[in-house]
Amino acid sequence: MTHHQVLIIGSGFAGIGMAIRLREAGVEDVVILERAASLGGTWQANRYPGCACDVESVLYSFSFAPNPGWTRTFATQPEIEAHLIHLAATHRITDRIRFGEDVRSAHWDAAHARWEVRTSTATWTAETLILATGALSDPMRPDIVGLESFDGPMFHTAEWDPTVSLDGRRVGIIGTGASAIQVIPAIQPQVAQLVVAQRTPPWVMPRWDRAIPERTRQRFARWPWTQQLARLAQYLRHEVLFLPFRHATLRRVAEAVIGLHLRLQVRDPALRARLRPRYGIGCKRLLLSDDFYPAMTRPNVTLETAAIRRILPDGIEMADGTHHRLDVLLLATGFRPTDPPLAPAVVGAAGRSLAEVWAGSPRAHLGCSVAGFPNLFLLNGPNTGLGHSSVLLMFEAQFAQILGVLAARRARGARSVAPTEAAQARYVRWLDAAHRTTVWQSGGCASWYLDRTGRNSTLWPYGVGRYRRLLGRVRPEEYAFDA
Ligand code: N01
Repeated sequence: MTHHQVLIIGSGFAGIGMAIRLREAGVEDVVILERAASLGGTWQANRYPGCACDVESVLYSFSFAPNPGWTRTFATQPEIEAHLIHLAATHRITDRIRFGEDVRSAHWDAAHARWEVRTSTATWTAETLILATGALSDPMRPDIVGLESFDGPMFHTAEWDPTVSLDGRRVGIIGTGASAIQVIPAIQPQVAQLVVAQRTPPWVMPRWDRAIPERTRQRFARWPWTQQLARLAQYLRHEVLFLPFRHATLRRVAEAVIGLHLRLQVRDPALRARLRPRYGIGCKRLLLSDDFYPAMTRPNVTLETAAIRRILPDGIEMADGTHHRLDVLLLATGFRPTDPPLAPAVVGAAGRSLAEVWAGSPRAHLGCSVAGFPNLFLLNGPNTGLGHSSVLLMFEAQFAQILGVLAARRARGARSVAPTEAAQARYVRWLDAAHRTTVWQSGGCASWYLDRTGRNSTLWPYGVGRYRRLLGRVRPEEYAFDA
């Protein structure tokens, strides 16, 4: 059994960033447990063709670790993964990561005021446990009749099999979310036929992705303030983009403007009608693409809007009886963010797990700690997701709050800290009230933002600035020390 001051689970942006911040604050004894064989979290797992970030690189990086070398306005997966590997190496984090450590359980040991964490290979203890396991880490396979009977290669976008060639094959893809609209244009030119099974059409706005010229990169490296200025401009643009999510009139304006993108890129009125969303913009994640609609107009692409009746060994059968023969089936069916996979395994002071306490609707004080779970912190926790900007900005606010709470614990000579029930309940009431007037609640769609109780337990209901201001200060009265 090895003991550490802080254990972090997960080596994506959240875990690496937290480790950097902790070490800068003088907490040296930090270890990251990672189930995969290399770091990067979602950017290590998702390797499908076309995989890229849909937030501009200049904003999708930490303020304390800018990267003047981004080659495109929207970085691709390999470039982001390489950036993270470089970040971990230059901040001496890589040697703090233990790979192949799949966490099976974590129990609060009140007698010793520490967490006991069991992984696939060992038992670890730590004063403080930080979950940086991501909201979108475990792929969701759809519950479709006959799915497992498919005879050919079939895989989820987050588990892409690079050994399967798609050249000249008949390929089916289920889903038209953020992952699908990146895969579709990337593979369309190489496949013989592509059948796209769409259940709900997404809102898609232009991305205007372009290469960043060498001279701009040199300028960013030489005068970092110029990159900070570009970052500030993007930050403000995204804060404006958020406004239609709360205000119905602005939403109608946004729908008219963004609807033009579909009109300009798809000339065939019948196809256009089938691609047009019928719910308020932003209710499901607003997507960005320059090449999804053009790909959908190509002769080798068939858009299927009938429901899927079943999967057969040789293809897919739609509710109207149409049968598409397929060689390969791709599942772009997303994740389960409202059922965090580790929740049943993390057991707090009262002997109950996070899953039991949450009962299908995750709640956390400020999104980063939970009453009854001493010395436990969450990154990218409940209600910290965004539909409009860079989640890394949210992580930075969480790092600040967590470091502040740890400093307050130390200053009091306390062994443990957790938010009080009252503070957490007050915060959650305020969140729920704030959500009532958002498009996610009233936009007329079914989305993974809402959990099975109908609560929005994934998204932050305001602009990023408000969250950063809220978490920028620790209010000790909201926490119980020696909880
Ligand atoms: O998953 P999704 P995703 N039968 O849940 C459909 C992030 N991300 O992997 O809309 C038929 O959005 C489902 O249909 P419907 C980003 O936060 C970021 O694409 O539920 N269809 C939908 O079309 C994103 O939001 C980037 O009716 C079924 C699709 O599958 C999140 O990841 C890139 C079905 C799932 O879409 C998830 O995106 C990629 C069924 N049984 C992803 N079940 C960046 O660029 C599901 N569907 C940063």
